[in-house]
Amino acid sequence: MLKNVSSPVPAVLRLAFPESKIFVAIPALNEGATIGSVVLKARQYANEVIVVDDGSTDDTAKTAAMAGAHVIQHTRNLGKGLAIRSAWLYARDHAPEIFVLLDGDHQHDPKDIPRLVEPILEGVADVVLGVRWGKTSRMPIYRRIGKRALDYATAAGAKNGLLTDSQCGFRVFSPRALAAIEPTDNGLSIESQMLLEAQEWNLRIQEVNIEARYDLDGSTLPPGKHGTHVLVRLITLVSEKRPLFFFGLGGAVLLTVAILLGFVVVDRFYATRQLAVGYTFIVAMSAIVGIISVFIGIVLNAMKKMVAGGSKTLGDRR
Ligand SMILES: Nc1nc2c(ncn2[C@@H]2O[C@H](COP(=O)(O)OP(=O)(O)O)[C@@H](O)[C@H]2O)c(=O)[nH]1
Ligand SMILES: [Mg+2]
Repeated sequence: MLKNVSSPVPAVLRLAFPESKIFVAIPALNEGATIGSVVLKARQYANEVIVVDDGSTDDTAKTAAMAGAHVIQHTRNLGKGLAIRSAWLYARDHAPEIFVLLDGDHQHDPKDIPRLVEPILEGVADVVLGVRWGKTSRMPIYRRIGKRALDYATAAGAKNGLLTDSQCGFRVFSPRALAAIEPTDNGLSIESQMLLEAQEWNLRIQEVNIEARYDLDGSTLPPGKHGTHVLVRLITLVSEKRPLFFFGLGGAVLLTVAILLGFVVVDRFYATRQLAVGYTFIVAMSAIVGIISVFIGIVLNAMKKMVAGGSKTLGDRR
């Protein structure tokens, strides 16, 4: 399943990071048109470039190998998440000091690698997240809106708040992060899942602005479908990671509706001496479901705490 093409340490890397062992991993699905140049550019900053070809029907694997990448090939399409997982497990086996992830469609520019790597080399971050935002990005407005919605949805599942670009695939990880984070989601929600894990493990996350291109946009999925897929998965993730927040908030909303409509029912009853049956039914249902939801939140939260045995510490994984 694995094809190895050894790559010499290029001169730029030796000059920029003489001491460091840097791996760059690129998940790729049908990126034959761009993968060659992305690999060649990335090799300038890495000891090894890994391309995970995920059942592409074009020449992605061949082109990546010719450009000098170590190619991990899935025989069928398993999704971006599992492609990242394959690269992650390979990296764990080879213990790089820096592990970089970036996209294979040339939306990210490997020349940004040194700036993203810096906080990790300086020992001030475990995860460095590329930010396609403000002047550095020409992201179309519809993408910005969708991306922001997913940033907030991701933050709902996180204990340390909002990140500027939770969906950016250009990221750098320290050995601590490589050991702690367990990428398991099999689709495009992988970006959020990894960040939620990083926050659960109290890893230090830094954000660095990057260049991002949209003129050659060849997204695997249409943005609407991509966003919906991630959002649906995020709802499940938030309910798993923060059950008290998720079910408690849902329950509180329903109980508020029940109380407000309850006033309407009482008011109508005093005015007409007749029970508004429809409203009464909604009040009863909202109250019952609301109470059950809060109860589920409390029970799941207690179970989560028991299973986790308190807060996660990195000692568990290292
Ligand atoms: N291995 C693998 N890579 C994928 C898959 N889907 C997308 N990618 C890669 O993930 C990166 C980002 O995907 P893309 O569709 O451009 O996402 P977008 O830019 O957010 O719309 C690209 O390098 C794709 O080739 C997949 O199913 N498997
Ligand atoms: Mg893209």
